[in-house]
Amino acid sequence: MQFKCNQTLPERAIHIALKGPDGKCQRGDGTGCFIANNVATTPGDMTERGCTYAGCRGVVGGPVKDAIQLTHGPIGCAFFSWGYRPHLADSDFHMKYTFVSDMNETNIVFGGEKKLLQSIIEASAEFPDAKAVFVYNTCSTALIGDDGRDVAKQAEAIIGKPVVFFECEGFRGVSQSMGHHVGNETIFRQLVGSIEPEGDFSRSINIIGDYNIKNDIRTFEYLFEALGLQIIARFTGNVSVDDLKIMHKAALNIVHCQRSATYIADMMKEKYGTPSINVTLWGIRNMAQALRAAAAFFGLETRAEEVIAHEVTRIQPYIDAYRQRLHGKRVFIYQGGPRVWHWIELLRELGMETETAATTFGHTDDYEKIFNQIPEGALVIDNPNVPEIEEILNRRRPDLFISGNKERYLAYKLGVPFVNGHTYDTGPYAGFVGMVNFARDIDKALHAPVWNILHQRARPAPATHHAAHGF
Ligand code: CFN
Repeated sequence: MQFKCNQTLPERAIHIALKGPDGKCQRGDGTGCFIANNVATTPGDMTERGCTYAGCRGVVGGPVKDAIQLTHGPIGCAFFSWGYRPHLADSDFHMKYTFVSDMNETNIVFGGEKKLLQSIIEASAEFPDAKAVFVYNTCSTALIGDDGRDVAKQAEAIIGKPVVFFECEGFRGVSQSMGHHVGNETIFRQLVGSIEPEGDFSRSINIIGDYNIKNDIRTFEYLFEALGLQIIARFTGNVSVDDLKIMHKAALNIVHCQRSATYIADMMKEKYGTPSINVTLWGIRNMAQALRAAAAFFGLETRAEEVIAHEVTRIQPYIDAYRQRLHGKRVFIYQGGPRVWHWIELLRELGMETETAATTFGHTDDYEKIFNQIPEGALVIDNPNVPEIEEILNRRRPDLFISGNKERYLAYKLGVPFVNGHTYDTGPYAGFVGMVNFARDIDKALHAPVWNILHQRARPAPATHHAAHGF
């Protein structure tokens, strides 16, 4: 069988797949092979992907709360990476300020190393409380061959604090995913293990791959603490430079986002022998499972059951009420990567089924986890562009679209209820209590009075669920 979006390039067929009746993957070009992913975007395809700099500056490095976040490049690279992602902390220095070497045409011709050195010295003098300077390379400064690593070394000797240089020039790799990798490796190499603190760390953990989007940590950190565990570092939501330096002391790494941060857990395993467990901190079953797995490692199983029972009792009445209102709804989830598979179970707990799934930069392991969980007949699409998303919304008519702000108004224009899964409409959405917020936002989106008005107007009746599988 061949199926594809009509409004797209023929090369895109290998990025589209259905879960066939036998549970196997059927690809859009009819070969039956697995969905193509993590490869260069087809020329001519207006991708929504970000660049390597975005993944490094925006996702991994940017949340570090007491580092000067300095872009070595043109001002636009700094401006457009500033403040779009609510990776909050208990202070707001990292959200409030962004720094840039402000490369202009003359600097591009004659080189920007001096200007970079000057920028680091100036920024550090202006903000003496900052604990480090994070310098992010961009396309322009990489192309002209500025030696940022060397400048960082010189600057470090002058200012007397770490200057961490990220080789995250935008053109490396095929998406922001490469930027995550660069961010992990650089922080590991330059900061982790640079202090050897005294103390008992036998019951300590790091939370790896949470970025404290809209205060997600408030929904789960107290649960790990209730088990009696001490959190040393978060990678990288609400984290300080000093926390990163001692994160190698943790007895266990708890890895939540398994796309952007597994790298550092693996490097810690190799160098320090730190064990790690993969968890999902969204949804009732997953959150309980995460606590059980952490507790099992430390022999705290009984305590874990008490904590879980207490929390679930608290939220269950709300979940039951929302479930009645959300039951049977068909969802299209499009996120950067792992959130898609993290949420399939959560949506089922609310009575909903994921019938279309897409990621911007997911890898094979993400798609495998998606395929294992979605029902037969579900559609999966890698790195979709706007015409494809529009076609999916029109032809498959999901009851709900969970996506990001880039797609919000497209969804509204096409009359599809929308929830923002990247930066959250309200949030936080993680943990047990966050799930109630998520359910409330979904309920609000689905039952907004505006749909009654729209549905009364002449609009082509949505095709039935099965007939809508036109792909
Ligand atoms: S917070 Fe994370 S959970 S870090 Fe990553 S892969 Fe992005 S910013 Mo948007 S919401 Fe998204 Fe994931 Fe990990 Fe966020 S699915 S695209 S790069 N992501």
